Amino acid sequence: MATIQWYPGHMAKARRQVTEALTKVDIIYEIVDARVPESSRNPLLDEIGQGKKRLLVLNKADLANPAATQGFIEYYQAQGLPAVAIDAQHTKGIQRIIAETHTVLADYIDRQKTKGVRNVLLRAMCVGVPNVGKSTILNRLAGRNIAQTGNTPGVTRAQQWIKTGEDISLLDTPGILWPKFEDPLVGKKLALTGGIKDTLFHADDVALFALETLVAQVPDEVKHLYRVTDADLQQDLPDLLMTMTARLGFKDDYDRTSWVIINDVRKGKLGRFTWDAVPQHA
Ligand SMILES: Nc1nc2c(ncn2[C@@H]2O[C@H](COP(=O)(O)OP(=O)(O)O)[C@@H](O)[C@H]2O)c(=O)[nH]1
Ligand SMILES: [Mg+2]
Repeated sequence: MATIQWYPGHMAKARRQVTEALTKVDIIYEIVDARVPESSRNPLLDEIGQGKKRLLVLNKADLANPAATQGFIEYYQAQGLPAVAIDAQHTKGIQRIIAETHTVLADYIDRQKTKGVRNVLLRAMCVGVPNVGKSTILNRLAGRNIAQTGNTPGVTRAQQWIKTGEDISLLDTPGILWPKFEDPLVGKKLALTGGIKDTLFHADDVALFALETLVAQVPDEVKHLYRVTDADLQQDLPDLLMTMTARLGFKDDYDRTSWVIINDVRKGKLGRFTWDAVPQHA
């Protein structure tokens, strides 16, 4: 993973770049990670994207809990924010983005047609924090590899419009915003899902956070993967981590066990989890 460390200078620059790019588009695709839809949003977009049409894209839905994903979609739609869930990696749901774009921009399309524009072109760009799948989505929409996956934020070059097979043109460079780091819990969720540079957190903190949910929800998978018993699962989490470490033959290297757990979770080996709770809504 190649996410950068964010300093105030980077943030100011990213803000300028995204704000500038937004003036050129009709719709913003706000990309989030479906496993952490709230934690992977940057509230700045509400400010700099004000007055722009927006489609929230919950990507990596293949790794998230389907019921939670559905709950989030309904929650956002109840707030008047159109939202779709997709799995860009396996090219699932890309058509949903295209269909929603037409729904969201229906008035604009009508106005253009009234003005006599024959082939209305819809301009869009992807915006989001690192690693949510912006480049993958761009590539899928373009139908070819335009953007490098993995990340190099802040690289400035001339932006170009990419024609998709549809009536949508995309900016070839996604807008990159920084993740929220202030709340330690959000930090752990982003770390667990790969949204924060691996050297910026303690693996054991993140693994213990994950274990709490895993032990409660998928005890059998935990027992099987990490060679522990029902009795072991009664231990405090830090003790359980030590027991797992011994059973896996890692002596007292609990950091190594922590990384095994984090990587297993990232790969979806223990199942599909959503780490943000669906907000209560009417
Ligand atoms: N499982 C899964 N992985 C995805 C999905 N979309 C992207 N990825 C992976 O997530 C990582 C980050 O994707 P990338 O497009 O580079 O994210 P960006 O930083 O937002 O541009 C890459 O390893 C992608 O292969 C998805 O829908 N499902
Ligand atoms: Mg990218």
